[in-house]
Amino acid sequence: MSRLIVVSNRVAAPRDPAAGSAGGLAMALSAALRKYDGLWFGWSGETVETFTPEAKFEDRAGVTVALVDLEAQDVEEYYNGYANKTLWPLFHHRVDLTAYERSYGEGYERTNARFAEVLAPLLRPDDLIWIHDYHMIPLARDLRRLGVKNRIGFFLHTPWPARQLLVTLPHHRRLVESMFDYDLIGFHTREWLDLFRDYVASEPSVNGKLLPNDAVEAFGRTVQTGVFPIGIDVDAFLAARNSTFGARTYDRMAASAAFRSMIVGVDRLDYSKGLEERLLGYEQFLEDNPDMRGEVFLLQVTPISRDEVDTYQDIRARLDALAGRVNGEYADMDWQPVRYINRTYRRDQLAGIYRAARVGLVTPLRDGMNLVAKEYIAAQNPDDPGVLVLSRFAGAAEQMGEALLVNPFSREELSDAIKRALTMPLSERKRKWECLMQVVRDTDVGIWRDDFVASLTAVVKPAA
Ligand code: ADQ
Repeated sequence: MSRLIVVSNRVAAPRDPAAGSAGGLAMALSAALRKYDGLWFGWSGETVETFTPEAKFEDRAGVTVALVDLEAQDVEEYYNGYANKTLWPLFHHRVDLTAYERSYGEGYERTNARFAEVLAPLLRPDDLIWIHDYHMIPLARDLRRLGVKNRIGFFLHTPWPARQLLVTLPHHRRLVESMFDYDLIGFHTREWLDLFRDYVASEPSVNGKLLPNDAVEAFGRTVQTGVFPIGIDVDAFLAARNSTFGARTYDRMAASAAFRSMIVGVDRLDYSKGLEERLLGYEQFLEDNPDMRGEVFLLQVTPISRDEVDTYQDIRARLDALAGRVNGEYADMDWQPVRYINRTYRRDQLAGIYRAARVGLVTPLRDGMNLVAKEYIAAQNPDDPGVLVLSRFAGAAEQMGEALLVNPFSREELSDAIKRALTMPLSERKRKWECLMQVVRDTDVGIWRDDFVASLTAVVKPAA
């Protein structure tokens, strides 16, 4: 049987899977690596004075991980720079926040070439290689240059941007050309895949061709593409929900929400998640519905992320101010409309929190998929489920059309959706929840992983 080699910027294989802190993706890929006797390769998170092309190996609960140290300049230009200040905002439609620095692009190319230099000698001829996310788009090209002939798949966890935005990136053609060294490219949704195909077929400097069955041809090569919607580990999440700790958190939240309806938001602190717009929508709701003041509260759980990037410090300051403003304006001596918390919780605690919430607010301005939407649904009590309010711009909206879909840029729409969710009759809530829970089951992370691996194995490679 072929080995599976997973490659991602940070290696998420948990040291202690029983600790309950690892997400579904980390658990699903770790399980696959145990099954296929594979390897998880990526950056160690450490910096060294001088790069040496060697990996450090570790065993993490039966998963072999291979870690590479980078130089500080690599981290600054490749990770903080090109990945987080250039590609992330651009892929989330924020050209206003995109940094177009030449040194970032150069650092990105250099660091990917370094990853290839360390990875190539570790490979065996029949290994399947699965590269994840926007940090490592050119890695297949760099591996091919070193003579690697293996099947290589790529999965993008973010949206793919519209062509009109992608062309603002200097060397966009070079970036896309490097993708034609993969055998398979996967996206979360048909929408992201169609945007990729539109670029390939309509960008004059590429002049590619769309072939049957989602294959695309350009730069003298053909690549297979596909839609692979990611999900959560449903059984693990239900077990976390039903665990003693999950149940205890639910009781604690339910007691704290007694006589009041809780609305919950759980998101990394990121401008793509639409947090400011969400707070403005909630403020509008309080303005529009004086009778509901004192009856509801919003619990917004938002761990700080990427704090070394200025844009993230700015949005953090704006959110602090906004949460303070809404509380200052509407709170009463025994009621606070917003509980804004910058910390992480264990998965079983999160499950308890979701279950106690009447409304789940998942309103990103743009998001590859969004797993919180699926976690919120999985956590609900089937006899009395809460209502999911979901941005139409999250990839999840392509499958979860039974949620209350909203335009997160409109505070009036958000206000109306919150009201509708809070007042929805039980029969409608149950019907919607049943449909949505079926979607959550159908897109279990194990199905996503196995589909991708099977599709990569099935790609017909042109004769060498
Ligand atoms: P993210 O942008 O991180 O992922 P998301 O899919 O919502 O977004 O996943 C976030 C995860 O972090 C969820 O499992 C959530 O429970 C967890 N989390 C968030 N806040 C937390 C907190 N306070 N405490 C504990 N856990 C918390 C990227 C893409 C998404 C895509 C995923 C997977 O941006 O669009 O869905 O990858 O492909």
